[in-house]
Amino acid sequence: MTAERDLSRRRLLGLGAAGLSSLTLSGCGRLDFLADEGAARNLMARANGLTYRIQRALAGNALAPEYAETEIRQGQRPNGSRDPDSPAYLALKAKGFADYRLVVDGLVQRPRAFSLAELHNMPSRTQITRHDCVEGWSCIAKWTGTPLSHLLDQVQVLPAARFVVFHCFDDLGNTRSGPALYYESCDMIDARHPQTIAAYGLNGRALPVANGAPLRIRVERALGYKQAKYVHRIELVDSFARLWGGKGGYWEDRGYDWFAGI
Ligand SMILES: Nc1nc2c(c(=O)[nH]1)N[C@H]1C(S)=C(S)[C@@H](COP(=O)(O)O)O[C@H]1N2
Ligand SMILES: [Mo]
Repeated sequence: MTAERDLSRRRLLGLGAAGLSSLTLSGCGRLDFLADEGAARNLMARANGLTYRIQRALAGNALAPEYAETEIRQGQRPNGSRDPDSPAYLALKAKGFADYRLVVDGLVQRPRAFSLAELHNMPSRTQITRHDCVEGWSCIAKWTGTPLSHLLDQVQVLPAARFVVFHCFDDLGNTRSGPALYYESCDMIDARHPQTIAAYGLNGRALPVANGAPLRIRVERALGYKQAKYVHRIELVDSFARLWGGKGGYWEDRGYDWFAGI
């Protein structure tokens, strides 16, 4: 039954995405030039809206597959930013992230800032999942962290909130184009999904810098670029309009699908 449902879902997605395949981007390198390609972006935006509605209708609240310890074959391959050099990040790293705070604010009743020790003392979840990067590689790894739903309960989300935005430390801009801080986002369904965690542990150890220390998001039903690393602020919003390119993520602003479901 599940396999059958999965197959028809993939078929539908295949149809929805067919027009896109020739535009599919190769990966996680820096493709700043794409920001100018208005026509391609509009085409993708229309197809993305369709994909989102189909996926939300068919995927419901299903869990991403989880794996056994024996299926962890290698360390999580670092990709994208691996060693952020922003002054704020370097200062925190120099002190072993003792002064790190995760800010949770925006459309919430009670904005909060959590230390790593506080996060460690909250309920935790550990899951072994597969990370799929659009560059065409996958890694199975064990992630430990605080369920995002728990963090949201601490701040009391206001009814107007529609999306959760993850703000990161790393700047992928250059001096000519100005700053371009990595950011990502998800809807409230993924935010409240049981496998969505703010992860501080990887394969039984503290999350390494290369994989997003001290805190990164795992939103397990989505592609690699949705898994924001180096997160310092979680903001509840009702729209992306105010943020950078307005498309809800660093790669989305450069043409990638926002939902990015797998
Ligand atoms: N802050 C930040 N998060 C990021 C990225 C990045 O460059 N910066 N790259 C993304 C991409 S494309 C992938 S595949 C994964 C890689 O995570 P990993 O380094 O733990 O494998 O992180 C995602 N999250
Ligand atoms: Mo990726």
